[in-house]
Amino acid sequence: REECKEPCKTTCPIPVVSGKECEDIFRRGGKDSQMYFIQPDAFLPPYKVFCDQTTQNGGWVVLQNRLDGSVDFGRRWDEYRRGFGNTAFDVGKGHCETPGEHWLGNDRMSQLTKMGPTEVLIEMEDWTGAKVFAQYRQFTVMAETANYLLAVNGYSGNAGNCLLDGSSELFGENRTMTIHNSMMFSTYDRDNDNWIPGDPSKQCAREDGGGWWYNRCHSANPNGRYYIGGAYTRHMAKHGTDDGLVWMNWKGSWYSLKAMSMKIRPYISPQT
Ligand SMILES: [Ca+2]
Repeated sequence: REECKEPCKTTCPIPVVSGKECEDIFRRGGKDSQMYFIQPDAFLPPYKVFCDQTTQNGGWVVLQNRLDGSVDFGRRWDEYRRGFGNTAFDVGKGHCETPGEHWLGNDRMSQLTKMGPTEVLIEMEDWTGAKVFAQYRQFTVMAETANYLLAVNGYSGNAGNCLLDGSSELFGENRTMTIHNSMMFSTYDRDNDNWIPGDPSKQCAREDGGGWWYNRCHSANPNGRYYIGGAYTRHMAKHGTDDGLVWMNWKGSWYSLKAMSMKIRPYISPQT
């Protein structure tokens, strides 16, 4: 796995079945979770994504995946725009069925979420193997001209509603400044956060390790620094801040999760 340097060339075969996104692929018979080509826009070339065709009846495009700390997420605006990391690996089964650590890219996320109503599933796992999730039945990433502003709504799950409500440990302004909904995307070289705008020394993305929809600064930090084992301290953190893979409403600020992923699919409202 360590030998797969960027640009990572995966040699395993990709199924012939393709589609606009993973739900479309599922309908066309692509029912195994693995890497596929999708072409959401007929005027743009197809590209590789990992489709989760198993969880909740499948149809998910993986946007983000963390599982072992093998990929650095402390990256520039341009890298978050076009995506980075390893979409998938072949671990001996002859196809790319094991997702790697990656970020799909903000332009692609924006393009996919503007095709129609989109839901997002955020799954996470701690170092004992316990798993929880947060799901939002509305998820939109605006265009780069709007700095990839995030809009989510309609929470369900058992991880806690960090993106809309902020940290449940905090109150008043301390809580509202950890809400991620309606925030623009920030990276260490592009500060769009709410922490003293205009002051280049106050950058959430630099302190907290990755690009994200930082406010001032976060209750969720899926693109943060990877810590082995879970509990970490401000002495271990590069800037003394909670820069791990954090989902405060499940494990608090000083526990870094073992695995996190974000997946989207078209939202179809339940038949009534
Ligand atoms: Ca700032």
